Amino acid sequence: MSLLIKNGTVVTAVDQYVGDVLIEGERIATIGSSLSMPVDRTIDASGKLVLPGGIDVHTHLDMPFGGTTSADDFESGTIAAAFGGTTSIVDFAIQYKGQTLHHAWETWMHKAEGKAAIDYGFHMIITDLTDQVELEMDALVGQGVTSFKLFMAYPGVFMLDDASIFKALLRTGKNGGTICMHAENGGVIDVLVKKALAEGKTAPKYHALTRPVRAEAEATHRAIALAEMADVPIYIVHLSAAEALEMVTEARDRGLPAYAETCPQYLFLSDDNYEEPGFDGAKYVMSPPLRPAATQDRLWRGLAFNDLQAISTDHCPFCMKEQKSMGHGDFSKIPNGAPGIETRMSLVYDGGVRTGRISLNRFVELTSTSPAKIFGLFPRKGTIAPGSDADIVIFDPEKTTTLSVHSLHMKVDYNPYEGRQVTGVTETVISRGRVVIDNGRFVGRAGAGAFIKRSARW
Ligand code: DUC
Ligand code: ZN
Ligand code: ZN
Ligand code: ZN
Repeated sequence: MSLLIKNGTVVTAVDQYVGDVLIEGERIATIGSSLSMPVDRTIDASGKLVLPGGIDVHTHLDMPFGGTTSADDFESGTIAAAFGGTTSIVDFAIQYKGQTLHHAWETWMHKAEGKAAIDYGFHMIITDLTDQVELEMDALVGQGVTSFKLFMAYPGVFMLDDASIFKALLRTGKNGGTICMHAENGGVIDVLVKKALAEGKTAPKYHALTRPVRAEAEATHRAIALAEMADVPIYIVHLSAAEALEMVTEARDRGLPAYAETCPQYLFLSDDNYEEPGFDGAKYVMSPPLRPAATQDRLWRGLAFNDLQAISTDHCPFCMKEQKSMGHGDFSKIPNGAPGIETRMSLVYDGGVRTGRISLNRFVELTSTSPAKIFGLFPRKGTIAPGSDADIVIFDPEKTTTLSVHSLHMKVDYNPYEGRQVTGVTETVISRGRVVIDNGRFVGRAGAGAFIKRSARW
């Protein structure tokens, strides 16, 4: 199968030019101008942007959590991702206490096999760090699972103590893996949650009020300090608070390899959303929670100045009707998470590029190139270059759409951005040389996505 994309504006993290892209099989073969050769299909991309496929390095598909399971599985979730211009995800496989990492990896490989419509990799969540598990970390890195997520929150379920965190960090110094950190002080949060409930404060907004910004800032600082002592890089996931960003900025200014991602919900929503009537605040119950609106400008500046290196989604959808409703009368029982895998590219283009907060190149860097580099996917993915996988998005920068649960494809009964107009829409998506979204229609296949073996830092 060969495909020629003609006359589009090709954008990478460093370039922008009008040109033609020739795809042969699964790879980009040539880039040039006025290319003409016999091909199976030609796509005219005049007036459109030709972007490297989006890479979302933080998703939770088919994940048991909070007494239920996230509403999108690997089929519905990856199809929704493709609609939104994302061609690779890195999801999270969970090691439960007493289990081996190998068992967790197998379990999540089975969840994805035959279902994923785009390529996928896994970070391994470690909840029980034994000597045996440390050896398994080395083995997993060799098998292409080169990053590990640790939690400083959720005591009793996911949380690791500082000694275990430090050991895991040291291990990645030997095996070339990367530690991703959920940085919130779980002990403090647990005390605040119990206190609030004892005082009869049960509404969704208390989820946010019991997870203060300082709990995130303290854990972010501690995570970076532990990584500094272990002399390894660290990646902070879903950074939401300006106070946590300050910790990352301070570390980077000292030359430390501290990296962080933020997510669209922290750029476009705020703690005002918890004041929505009735139980609607539950739509926004996620961890970390939404922050004061003034945070948004600080995060955009962090993105522009490279104190934040990636925008991922933390897509973790739960339906209001059967799932979020479990927390009626007790906010701590509302499953944490919100949908976002499909809306990332349009939101960030509209709210970032069109407003001048970030350049078009920086948009590509934050949504594709930089996560690809940090997580061992580059240069196979994350750019448009000869030899790279043909993961390409043809994006209409002038088309406007209204985000709504009625037109989006995530399997969840609400959308946090309901009614928001965005300009900049994914039109056609190519995943390893196959057209999967054709002018806004899904033409791919569940199961066509492949496990991506990622590289270690060396
Ligand atoms: N936060 C969420 O909101 N959902 C899943 C896990 C997490 O850390
Ligand atoms: Zn198996
Ligand atoms: Zn997390
Ligand atoms: Zn998450």
